[in-house]
Amino acid sequence: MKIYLDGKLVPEKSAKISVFDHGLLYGDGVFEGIRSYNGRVFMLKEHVDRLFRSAQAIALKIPLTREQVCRAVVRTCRANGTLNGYIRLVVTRGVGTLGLNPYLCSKPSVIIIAATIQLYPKKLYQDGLSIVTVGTIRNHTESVNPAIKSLNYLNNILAKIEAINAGCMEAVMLNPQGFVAEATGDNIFVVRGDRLVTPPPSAGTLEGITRNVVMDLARKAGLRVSEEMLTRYDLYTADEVFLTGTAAEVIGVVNIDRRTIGTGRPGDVTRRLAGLFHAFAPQNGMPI
Ligand code: PXG
Repeated sequence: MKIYLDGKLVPEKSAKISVFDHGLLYGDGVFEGIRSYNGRVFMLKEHVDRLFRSAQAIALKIPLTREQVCRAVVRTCRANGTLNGYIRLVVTRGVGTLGLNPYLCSKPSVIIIAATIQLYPKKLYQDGLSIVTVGTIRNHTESVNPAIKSLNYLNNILAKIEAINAGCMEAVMLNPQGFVAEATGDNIFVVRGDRLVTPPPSAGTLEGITRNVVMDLARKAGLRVSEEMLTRYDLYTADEVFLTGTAAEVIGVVNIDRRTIGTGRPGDVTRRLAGLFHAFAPQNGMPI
């Protein structure tokens, strides 16, 4: 595998960064996870725009333009034949001193890995996921704002550990006010009749690219879509619940905190939206 590292495609074995990189020392940096389908990089512009917003929010200057980042992603996919794969785009603060000061880091590093992805088992898409709400709350919006896709995912990792220890693969995180925020790496939706509801970004939710695509597809399919604060009550009493994300795509949730949701099977709306997503994704994206 060839890795893009600061402008060069280098063999995997020599793709190394310094132990003084603040990405490693402090989780100081930003990233994106992107899919390619059918020889196209899905929603590349939207991912790169979000990367730049994340970087801007942490006062990190990406040493490339948006167009150059897009071209670098496509070039890395081409070099690796990543026609249906998973791309990790990372910008670290770069090499600095042993101290927090980011202004002492002279040059951010840009890393692009074009690989494949480990999906949830197929059976889970048919049968639905069981998830739990956990004690670890989503970051306060005046802490590391959840809109920032930063390299510091420890909060989400703590939530994931709680979920796994409870025998589940995913966790629902609440925000400091007790409203539903999102899962550790996915957005959450509830279905009530012909209405789709998902928390707004102000709830402490990453504005997921998959989330936005699914909201558009749902509106076009005649469903009503809104962003509202949700409580656990809204999850427990929903007709359907599903998660969206680059890795998971669209996956039904059939059990939350050991309570059955809806019929206990992924519902009609969830399955319809998953179908629309799978038809849309391979047709849309930047050609490799
Ligand atoms: N919330 C959080 C906290 C995320 O990290 C999403 C929602 C969904 O956003 P997108 O834009 O992907 O629809 C994410 C994205 C992984 C993995 O390996 C996780 C994400 C993306 C890619 C891979 O678990 N999280």
